[in-house]
Amino acid sequence: MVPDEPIQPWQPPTYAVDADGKVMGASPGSPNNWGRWGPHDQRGTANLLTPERVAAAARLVRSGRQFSLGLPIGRGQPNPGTRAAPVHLMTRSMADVVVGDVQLDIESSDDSVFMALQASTQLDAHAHFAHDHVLYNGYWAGVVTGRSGARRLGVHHHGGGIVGRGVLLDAARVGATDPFEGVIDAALLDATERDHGVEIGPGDIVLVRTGWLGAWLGDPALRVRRRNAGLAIDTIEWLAERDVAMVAADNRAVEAIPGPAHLPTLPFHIAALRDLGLLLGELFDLDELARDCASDGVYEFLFVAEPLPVVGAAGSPLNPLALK
Ligand code: UVW
Repeated sequence: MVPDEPIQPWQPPTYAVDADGKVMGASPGSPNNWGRWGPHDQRGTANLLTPERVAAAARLVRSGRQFSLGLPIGRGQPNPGTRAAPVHLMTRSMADVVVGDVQLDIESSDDSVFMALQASTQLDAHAHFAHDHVLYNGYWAGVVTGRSGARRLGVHHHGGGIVGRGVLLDAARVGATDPFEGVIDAALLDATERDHGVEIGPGDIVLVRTGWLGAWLGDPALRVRRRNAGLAIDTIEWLAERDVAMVAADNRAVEAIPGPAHLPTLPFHIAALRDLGLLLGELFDLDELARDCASDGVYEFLFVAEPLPVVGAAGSPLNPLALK
């Protein structure tokens, strides 16, 4: 593991920060998991992915069917995120050797990708979102700097992979929600659980299908629309009660955009990443998996995703797999 960088203790007007970058005396919203895995924990609900749960999840693989939940990266793909689309460049091409433009004694190609780490299917690390200057577990927002990146709570803390029991909740199908305007609340998650015959429990990785990504990719005329269906803020309580390890969706922010006018912008992000330490996955492609789950009636599977361990990053591209 990469050693943490030192933090300068700091005294802003309303609270003090200790030598580990922790805010002293600030209280988070509720529910929250601050301190649950120790005062210096940087992994949040990833702590729920115990070896026992990973082994139990591996036993869910029966048919060997596998589903990639990641969007293709580069080469003209439409970019459904809020960030610039990834750019794929060939930095060496074997064609240049073959036609004699480059003198090399090997015929090989090399390439580069330039992309925002959260431009495609992605994991949001805890360093991605603060509120009132405070991050998950009471870390001060000043630990994420332009020069150093995330000195605490970076995505590299999840470089060992996110593996566990995945459960698809196809709320778009059960609730017949509009892919742009739909708000998926706790009651709809309950109904979806019942419909699928599953029970979400501790350490689960919950994948919520909103229908947004399929609709957005499927019709270029709809791509100007800025709203997306997603989770309502009351689902935070629902997810906390069930003690899930991660929640991901086929939309841009997991939550419905826009959120309620009386709350801060992206309130689900604040309550999930900051207060619960709950990992978020965005722009998951769930349509093929959803078709398979509907046809065999099995909504649980082994979920495997490995973020790039970019030291100090606030997020990472993911190519998640569901194995049934
Ligand atoms: C949005 O872009 C709306 O969310 P995030 O910053 O988590 O990608």
